[in-house]
Amino acid sequence: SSPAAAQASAARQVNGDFIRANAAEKKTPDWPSYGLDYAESRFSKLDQVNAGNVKQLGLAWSYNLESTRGVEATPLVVDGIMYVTASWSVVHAIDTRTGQKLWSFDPQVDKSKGFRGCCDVVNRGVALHEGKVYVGAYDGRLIALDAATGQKVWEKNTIEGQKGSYTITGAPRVFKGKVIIGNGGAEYGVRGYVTAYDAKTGEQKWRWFVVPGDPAKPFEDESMARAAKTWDPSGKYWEAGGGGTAWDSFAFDPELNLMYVGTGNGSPWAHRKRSPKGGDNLYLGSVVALNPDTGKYVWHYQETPGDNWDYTSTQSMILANVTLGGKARKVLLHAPKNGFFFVIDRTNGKFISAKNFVDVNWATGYDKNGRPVEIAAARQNDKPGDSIPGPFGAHNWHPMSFNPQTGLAYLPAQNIPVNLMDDKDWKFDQNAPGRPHAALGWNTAMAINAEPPKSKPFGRLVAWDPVAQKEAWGVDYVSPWNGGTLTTAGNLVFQGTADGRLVAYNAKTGEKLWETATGTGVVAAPATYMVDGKQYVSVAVGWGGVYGLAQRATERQGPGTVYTFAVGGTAKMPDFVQYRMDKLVQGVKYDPAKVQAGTMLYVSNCVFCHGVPGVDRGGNIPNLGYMDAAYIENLDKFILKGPAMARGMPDFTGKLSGDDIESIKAFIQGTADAIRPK
Ligand code: PQQ
Repeated sequence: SSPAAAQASAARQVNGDFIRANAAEKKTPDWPSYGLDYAESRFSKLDQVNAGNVKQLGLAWSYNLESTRGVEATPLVVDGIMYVTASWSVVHAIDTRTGQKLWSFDPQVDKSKGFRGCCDVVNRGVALHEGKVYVGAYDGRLIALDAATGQKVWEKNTIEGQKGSYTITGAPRVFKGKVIIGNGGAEYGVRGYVTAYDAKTGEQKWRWFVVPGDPAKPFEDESMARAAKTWDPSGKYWEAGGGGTAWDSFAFDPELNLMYVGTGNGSPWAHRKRSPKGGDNLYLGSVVALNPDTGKYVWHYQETPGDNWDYTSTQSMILANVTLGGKARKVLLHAPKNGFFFVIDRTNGKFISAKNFVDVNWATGYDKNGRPVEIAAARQNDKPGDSIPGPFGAHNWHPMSFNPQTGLAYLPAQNIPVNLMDDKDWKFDQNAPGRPHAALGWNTAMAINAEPPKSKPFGRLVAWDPVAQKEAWGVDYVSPWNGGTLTTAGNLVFQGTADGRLVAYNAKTGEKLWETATGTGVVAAPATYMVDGKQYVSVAVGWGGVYGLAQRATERQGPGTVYTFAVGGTAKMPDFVQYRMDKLVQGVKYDPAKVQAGTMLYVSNCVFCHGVPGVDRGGNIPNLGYMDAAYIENLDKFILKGPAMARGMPDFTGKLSGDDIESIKAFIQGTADAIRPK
């Protein structure tokens, strides 16, 4: 059939029955939902590409996403039509038979507002339902598009009426005809919530808040009244929102009629600032089961009670059926930021087991009731201490997969040590020099990197046996922040890496079977599907996400690209641009007396994206230590309503004076001069 006809029919057939039938079939020919199926397994039953012939994989085509920031989307593919997103929430529909664009949709997010999210202007993908494509735009809009044309059908502002710096980066899901979407913002001071909209009309059906609001006002429901008992009101947590943002992970069990929400960290980070007398602070750092029809709370299991370390539980949740002690059990598998692998009974939320999958220094384990046994020093934030895992997590959003044939979960594990200490003078929404990112609204209540961390960062692909709660095999990488995983009935695991490769492993043994260069670092997860009897593997590539802003492990960057591989493919790789890191900036005139003030201003305004000049390498945002002198000399023209605002640079007009900018210049040139090899 013609591409246009295929395009019109492809997404029209997708609904709950379609997603379930695709998963139930012997082969999963399509990839109709973010995690492939409602269980978010990322296990494809396709085996045409397998451990025997994977060495013959070659590039079938590549597609330029015209994106220079992080690309985190899993492509959805139905009947050979691909729907994928790039940075700034731009949607592309591609004919996988040719690799040609069918349409693209740019929601025109105001780029000067990129700073309203913590972690790069990313988007993890779309949802499909009955002829519509749903995307959550970075600025908080949920948009329904006609799948055949890319034209907007409806649009809702999901953050209307809420105060705070909300963004959307996650992929929507559609459960029972309702589009489910959360949001991000817990690093800035927001109150997290999940909303369901009618897929046809966009009418709001329900909203569930993750944490309680001001207890002087009526609670929205019983779950909030109960949660409020676990917060100390003397901390006025509602001013900074409390956090708990559900910014990534959802799953759905149609038989149990339960949907699962992975919830985020506390806002602010420091427990004793938020809730001075302690308390678990429900429902932070939890897996929460809701009734998808009503949004009513059913049960929760809290993985990090009284979060103090940015330990989100938003990481991918997988619904699996395993045999434990001779009994078939319906479980939920979860490896959140806090470094423990959890097996939870998904029928009732009862804790089954937890075991750390990397070294951690905040808890020794979990007791039989599912409470962590904490190491006391982990909450003593009066002096600087390494947090392991740090706020980047032992596992971040990079999706994990689970292969029922091997019984193993494949998870991109890591540690990026960060040194934390309480910010004693922290007050909500108060900007002060030296407070990380405070000028742009960060409200962490923590001094970050009070001292350089002692341990080294690492990245590792971990194949985890959830029944034995131990690693079956693992592969070490040169860098943290590697891509999500895909596993298949062909006994394969695919993963992209931070150092710019797509690799296939033997799912049972971990033996490397194939790899190909991707030009730049990969963070997203691959997908696989059948078109006209042939199996393809696709991955969207574009270095970025929070770690990728200022760090990298390749020499080349962007553009964001979709690669599609097939046995016998012979297409040519596109060209990538060399990162610039040849010469340290030289010759900018500055007053050495201003370096100290410049350091404090740089820390609160610039460091999070641009890194330390000449020390960090620069990620998808340039490191200012390697710019031409002319750029630094004219810094005011970029900082105040400059041309870079169209690429995501905030406007610092009214926030930084001319004298402040002179101090920042002094810091940049002073640092470059100080580290220049003699
Ligand atoms: N997003 C990324 C990314 O896309 O690389 C990494 C992170 C986020 C984090 O490590 C976060 O802690 C995080 N937190 C929130 C939040 O607290 O609301 C939101 C997001 C996001 O929306 O991307 C991230």
